[in-house]
Amino acid sequence: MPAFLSEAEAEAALAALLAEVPFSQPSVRLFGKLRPSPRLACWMGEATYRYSGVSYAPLPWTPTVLALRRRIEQALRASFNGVLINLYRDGRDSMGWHADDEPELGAEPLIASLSLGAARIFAIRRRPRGPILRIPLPPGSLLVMSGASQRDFLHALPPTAKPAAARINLTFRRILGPSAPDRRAPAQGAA
Ligand SMILES: O=C(O)CCC(=O)C(=O)O
Ligand SMILES: [Mn+2]
Repeated sequence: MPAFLSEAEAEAALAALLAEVPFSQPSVRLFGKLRPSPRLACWMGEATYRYSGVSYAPLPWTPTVLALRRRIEQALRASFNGVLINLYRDGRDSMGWHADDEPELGAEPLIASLSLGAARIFAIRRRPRGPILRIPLPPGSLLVMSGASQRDFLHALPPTAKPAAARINLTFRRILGPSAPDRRAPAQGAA
């Protein structure tokens, strides 16, 4: 949905989130080594989340994030209990090829991805190495991944040499409870 939020709403949300969200620079595990990730992030919601070999305790919902969550939940008739918020400070910040396929998301997760700030290219390809589809994500756009998206495809947010202002992306997710059959043992700090 290229214009899920109006231009004015997207601008207001970006300004509010920059003031409200305590971003930090998480570490990512690459070839067994922890390195600072090429972006800032914040995990918010009701459950601990574990990705790239590191556990993140959730911060409580802030007003703007909660309002965005409710609006997306109504539009999609879905419910989310966590959101990964990424801040790409400029065109050098990025995210490499991956799938959001952590076991605690379940087999076919519904993930709603809201973009604010600078338009950047979102890249998708079939696993393991299909042709790359490049989708520009303008501010206010909502991209929904569901069904086999995480099992059969990888996605990335490549860096760009073009000057790019800050961009915030929020991926709303549902972490499954302990009754889920594929639930891992509770995460305890960085592994
Ligand atoms: O920034 C984006 O559009 C994608 C972010 C993403 O893939 C993620 O947070 O898992
Ligand atoms: Mn992702």
